[in-house]
Amino acid sequence: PFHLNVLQQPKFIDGSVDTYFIDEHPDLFQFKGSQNRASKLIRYLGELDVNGPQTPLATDLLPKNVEPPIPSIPAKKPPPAGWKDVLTRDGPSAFAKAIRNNKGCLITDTTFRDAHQSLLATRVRTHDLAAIAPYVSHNFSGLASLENWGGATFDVAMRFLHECPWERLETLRALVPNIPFQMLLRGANAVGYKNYPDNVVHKFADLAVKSGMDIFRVFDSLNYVPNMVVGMDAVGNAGGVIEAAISYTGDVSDPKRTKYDLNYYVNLADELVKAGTHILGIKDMAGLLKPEAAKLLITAIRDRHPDVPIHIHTHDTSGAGVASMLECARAGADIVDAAVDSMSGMTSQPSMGAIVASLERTPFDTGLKLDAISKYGSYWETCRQLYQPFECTTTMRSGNADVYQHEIPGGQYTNLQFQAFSLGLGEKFNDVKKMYAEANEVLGDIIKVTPSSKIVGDLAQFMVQNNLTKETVVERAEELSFPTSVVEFLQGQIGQPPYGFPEPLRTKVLRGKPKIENRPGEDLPSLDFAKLQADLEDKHGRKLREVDVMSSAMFPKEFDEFETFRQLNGPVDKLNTRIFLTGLDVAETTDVEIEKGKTIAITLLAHGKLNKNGEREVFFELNGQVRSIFVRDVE
Ligand code: 3PY
Ligand code: ZN
Repeated sequence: PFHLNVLQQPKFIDGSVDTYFIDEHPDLFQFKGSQNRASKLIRYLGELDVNGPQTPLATDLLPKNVEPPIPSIPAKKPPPAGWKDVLTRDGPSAFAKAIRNNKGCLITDTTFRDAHQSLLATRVRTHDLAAIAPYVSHNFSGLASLENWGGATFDVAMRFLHECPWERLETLRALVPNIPFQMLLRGANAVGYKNYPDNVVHKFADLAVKSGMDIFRVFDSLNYVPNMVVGMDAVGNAGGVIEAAISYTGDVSDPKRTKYDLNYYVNLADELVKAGTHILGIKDMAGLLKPEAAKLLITAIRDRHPDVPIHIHTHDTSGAGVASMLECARAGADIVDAAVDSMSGMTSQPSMGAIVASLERTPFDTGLKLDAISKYGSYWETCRQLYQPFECTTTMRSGNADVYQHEIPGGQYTNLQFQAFSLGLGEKFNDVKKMYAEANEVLGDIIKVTPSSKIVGDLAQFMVQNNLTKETVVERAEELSFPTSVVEFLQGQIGQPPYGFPEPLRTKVLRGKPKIENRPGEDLPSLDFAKLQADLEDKHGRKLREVDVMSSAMFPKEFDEFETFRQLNGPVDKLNTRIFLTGLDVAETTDVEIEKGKTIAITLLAHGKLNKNGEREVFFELNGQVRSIFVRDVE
């Protein structure tokens, strides 16, 4: 700012002042990248100081002032070889074979993705993942995979954390060379909430593999195979490991529930194996797979496909997650998902320590060490306190077997509960859950996971607001104005449900609107990436990477806002989490490593009174030098 003011001075411009100082110090005009970034961070911290959090906090709780303990790793020693080495050396098919031939039960660690998506509103930042990543690499080389990307992490990173999802993947890859990375890919929806043109899904998978991703759990929210195949082919062409995942709903241990019975799942498994999946995933997104059902389901699929590795994903919503995963292991599953103990339970995955301990010295031993799990868990126990503003335990205190009735997926459950409580409907949450079950019936008892779960949730809310029951909503369907998501679902915009659409509801709601009977993405025109790149570079005034263009292809508005925010505020992802969320206290100093080996120290000194322009001057010390900025007070 100093240089610019000088340059704009009329006397400087007309040469009527002596400018020898400037003439003799050309370095004044070499704007260093790091200076620039430091100034931007000061801007961000000033904004935080004057106007409060720059990302919405979900509860009244503030981040605790804690330092998560990072356990030491051996200096200058590479991490032990792991499954990633097998994959790199032998390729996806041989990797799958080796997983299948492995004695014992392998674990996928979901702590870096689904655990915090379910418990902490997906808010865990790269900063805190990267800090513990080397420890994971050194002590968990036996993991089948580390789930660390995809699902909601992609858009939440940009929207709420102001960080680039691709940089997260690249950063973690550099720190964890030995464990396969796993992501959640929503089939033809990639990491979004709607169908994208096929060329977008293909390029997405390609860039993900190039950025370090290995195993793609591919699902479709209606188990609509044509949508899944788009994702599977994209992953296969990109050189990734295809894990086509059947989304599990209902209860195969209940003979009265005939819609989603063993037959349904075995047929689906057949189709996915035929379509070329390397690994067969079972995705129990709501935690409905009871131990007995797990035994029946895995046994049936195992018998039918003795050579295909089976990988189980579940949520511990009812509290039966550990028991179910033990049954899966005994029935022939090769991999089960778990989250480290302090990030497990309730709507997250079941506890890694509990599963590992339960399988020790059995034929299904996981090979993981409880001592290492304990240290890893301590890190997260403390780290979690930084994310208190997003903590689902402000409203949820325990597991709840109600889930077998309402079937709300883990990630959505905490969201709906937050919503109910924030509307003062805390005690009404039971009604919301009941209505969710009814809305599901109205829509024909569909599979519920992103985005179909949102559609059911929207209808449930609509029914509560309009005092409708599952009977009256159908009776009055012709005159009601339904949520857009419900109308689009009935049109066929996210795909075809396994048992078709509910009638007469569909006809009554659509009132002549067009129906899509094939795969919705089939008719979407290809995206012109070169044109998009040129337009975006024009708009944002800098050269963009292919991955940036892909972020925009997925989430145009969110990318624009993220890019604008970052150009203004700099690398806020480098701030520690408490400072990022709630800023510095007066007289507090934070050290920020803005790039490897380059650390700056920022201290908040004071802030001034409101001036006549509606601004406050905020004083900082940057590496020992006083700097001040004016921040508009928007309150
Ligand atoms: C997601 O799609 O983000 C999910 O986690 C679904 O279970
Ligand atoms: Zn999940």
